[in-house]
Amino acid sequence: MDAITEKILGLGEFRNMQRYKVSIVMGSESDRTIMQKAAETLKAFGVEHGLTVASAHRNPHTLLKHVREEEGNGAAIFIAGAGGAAHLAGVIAAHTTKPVIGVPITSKLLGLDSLLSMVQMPRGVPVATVAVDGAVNAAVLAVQILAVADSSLRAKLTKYKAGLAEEVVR
Ligand code: C2R
Repeated sequence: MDAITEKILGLGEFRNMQRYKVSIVMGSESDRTIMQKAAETLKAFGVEHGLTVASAHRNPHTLLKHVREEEGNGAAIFIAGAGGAAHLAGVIAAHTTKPVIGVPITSKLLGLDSLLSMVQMPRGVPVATVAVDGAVNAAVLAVQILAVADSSLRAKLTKYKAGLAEEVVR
């Protein structure tokens, strides 16, 4: 790829980043069992990440401060897990231009409330929402986004997907 194309695509800037990370935020400590799976999956791909509890409802100022700090620390993607009136992912999306992936967490309404709160975002503020409790897929999607500009991650994904195919055959 020539320099001008790289510049247009912004890949130069991306490549020059010293490190990038995926920032995982969850609305409550009670989401940890599910959201831990996103962290484990990112670890398996060798992707740096952080896992923090912050709530758009309970400590909105802390959440905003955390988003700013994580961007300063190289966060390229946010993964947000929350249940019930799950506004966490949407509020993060309102405060960043980085992609936000939402994980609706099982709730008293089986997660349907969480799912709709995340997926039904207004025009211009998307949250890429995965299945209820789909923390592993959130991490895989994050890796796929990063892999657009990272050939070693692309190779790991190819191996991962081949492993999935073998599981079906077994
Ligand atoms: P508790 O177990 O702490 O009462 O939380 C959390 O993600 C959790 O699934 C119950 C549920 O409330 C969710 N929560 C949100 C937000 N903050 C906490 N949906 C938010 O800001 O969207």
